[in-house]
Amino acid sequence: MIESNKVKEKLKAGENTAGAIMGIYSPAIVEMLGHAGYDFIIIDDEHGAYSWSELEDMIRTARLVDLIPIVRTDYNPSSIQKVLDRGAYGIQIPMVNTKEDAELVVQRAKYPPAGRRGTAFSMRAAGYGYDSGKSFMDKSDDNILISVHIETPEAVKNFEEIVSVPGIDIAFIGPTDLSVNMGYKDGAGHPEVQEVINSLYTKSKKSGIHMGTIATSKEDLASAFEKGASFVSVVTTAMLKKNFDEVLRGAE
Ligand code: 3PY
Ligand code: MG
Repeated sequence: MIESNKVKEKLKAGENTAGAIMGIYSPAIVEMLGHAGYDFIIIDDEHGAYSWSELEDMIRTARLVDLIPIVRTDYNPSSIQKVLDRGAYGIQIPMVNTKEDAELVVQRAKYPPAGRRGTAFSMRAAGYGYDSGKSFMDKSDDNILISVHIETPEAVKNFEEIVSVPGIDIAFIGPTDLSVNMGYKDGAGHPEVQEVINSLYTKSKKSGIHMGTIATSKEDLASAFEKGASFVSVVTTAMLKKNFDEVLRGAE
């Protein structure tokens, strides 16, 4: 059953939101993130390893601890539909490079007449039939959050057109793919990459789109908010790795 989406509400009210992205199946870590007070989780099915029922369990657990579950998935119409039917409150789609790509994503996430999402009420999102018909479909269309990755030079070029597509809530900068696609394989710290990223924040202020990105430290998180991102996701494995390393080195 889709209820209100506190991330969409906070963004609308001009507040920042913080979440965590993870590609490892662990309902326990999802619970910890909820107890810690994060707003959302991005369940990463682009690079992560989940079966459909594991994905549904991650979504189910997120709701138990008041986290908004968003799934990073691909363009495939059945992927977007299956993710939303599992009860995800949002989708995040990698490599959205053109206005047409963005339009396709919105089409696949919304019910007719706005979009072309297939209809069924027998699945988890509609409470297996306990929440159905127009009321369910309207709630779903209103509350599903749509985030698209800006992570290629082509997407940077088409940024304004992509974010002008009705239904796109967030333009999410993927610094890793962006730097690799710009020819820099050793991280996003290169000044040219940083310049492009900064230009996106500047452009976003004119269009009014909410910006998202990743962070791997508290300094990163603060800096992303300061630059103008309002939907920032820490990287769960990077946080674990950092702490594993620090504790071991600290004991040497
Ligand atoms: C990237 O940095 O490419 C990402 O997709 C971050 O999630
Ligand atoms: Mg990426």
